Amino acid sequence: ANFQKLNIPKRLLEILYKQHDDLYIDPFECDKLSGGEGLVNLMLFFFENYNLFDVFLIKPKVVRGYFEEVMKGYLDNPYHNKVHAQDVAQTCNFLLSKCKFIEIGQLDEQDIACVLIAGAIHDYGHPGLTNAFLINSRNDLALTYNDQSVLEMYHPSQCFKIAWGNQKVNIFENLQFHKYRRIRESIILMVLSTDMAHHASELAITNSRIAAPDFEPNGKDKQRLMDLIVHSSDVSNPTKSFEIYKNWTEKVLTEFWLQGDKERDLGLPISYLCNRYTTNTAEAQVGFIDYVVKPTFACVLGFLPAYEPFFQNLDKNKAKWQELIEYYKQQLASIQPK
Ligand code: 8BR
Ligand code: ZN
Ligand code: ZN
Repeated sequence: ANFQKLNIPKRLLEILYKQHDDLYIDPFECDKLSGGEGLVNLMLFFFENYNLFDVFLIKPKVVRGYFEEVMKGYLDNPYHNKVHAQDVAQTCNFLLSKCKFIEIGQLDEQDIACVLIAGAIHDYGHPGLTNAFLINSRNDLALTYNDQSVLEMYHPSQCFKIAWGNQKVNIFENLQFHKYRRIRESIILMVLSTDMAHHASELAITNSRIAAPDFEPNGKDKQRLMDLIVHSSDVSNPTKSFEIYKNWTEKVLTEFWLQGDKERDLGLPISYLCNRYTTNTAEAQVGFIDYVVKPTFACVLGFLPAYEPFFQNLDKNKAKWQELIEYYKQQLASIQPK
């Protein structure tokens, strides 16, 4: 591989050489070291690393142009921004390579490309408001997508339009018809799987598939496992170092509380976790770990044994939040509801 020709800022490239498959790479640092272009440079690194320029029969210039456009479409939300996208793409790569999903699922270069692209685009154009808010406020996106996985339909739709709307950045242009159809389908399925509304039902099916005698991680069950890689990466904050995890938590709750303020003003029901006067940050995270993240990564562990050492982080981080519950209770008591 020749990473030099990609024009990745030198200090970021040094980090990516050493840490591109590391769970503890700091996405905020990567973004800073590349002048706010972390997502673009990370994707260029992956394209070279996995030989994806040859799979797509395109030049680095087109890939750079495409992900520049994708990156620009991420709004400056507290949480759902380009650094979250970069974080999810990078965590997908960690599960693919360090946890050996590439080998277990016998992923070819095309599958790898689909997972990493899905991670990069999965929250494109996110307005910092949830599906429930968009539906309740009769937002145009909810009307367009008939209240069904509104955002998860919107993100990939826009990202395919970026490619086909400008030949200069169309990474799909040189793919054969059938190859393009398969890549498109796979990416869309992965992004749709990040809708939390499908979390419980899909996880139950995936668990039963993994336990089934005819389970085929490299055959008919592969797409389902690829979906799980992207969905689990999306909720992977609690598996990281507590410092980085806490940072993300403050961001996600800041975004939720801004939505809650809007709901209050509009007279809409205030969504779960969105009331800044009643939501205990630490308690919410204990619940998130127990009911969402642990079951998700227990499923991941079911087919990626190499994930085991990282699974321990969930209990360590949960214990830290438990110690903080009282502190957050006092914080809540000290702020006056309007
Ligand atoms: P999205 O990134 O697609 O929105 O999915 C992640 C969802 O998990 C968030 O929208 C939120 O509902 C929930 N969540 C909670 Br609760 N705590 C979180 C945290 N610390 N980090 C990420 N997501 C969190
Ligand atoms: Zn999302
Ligand atoms: Zn996300």
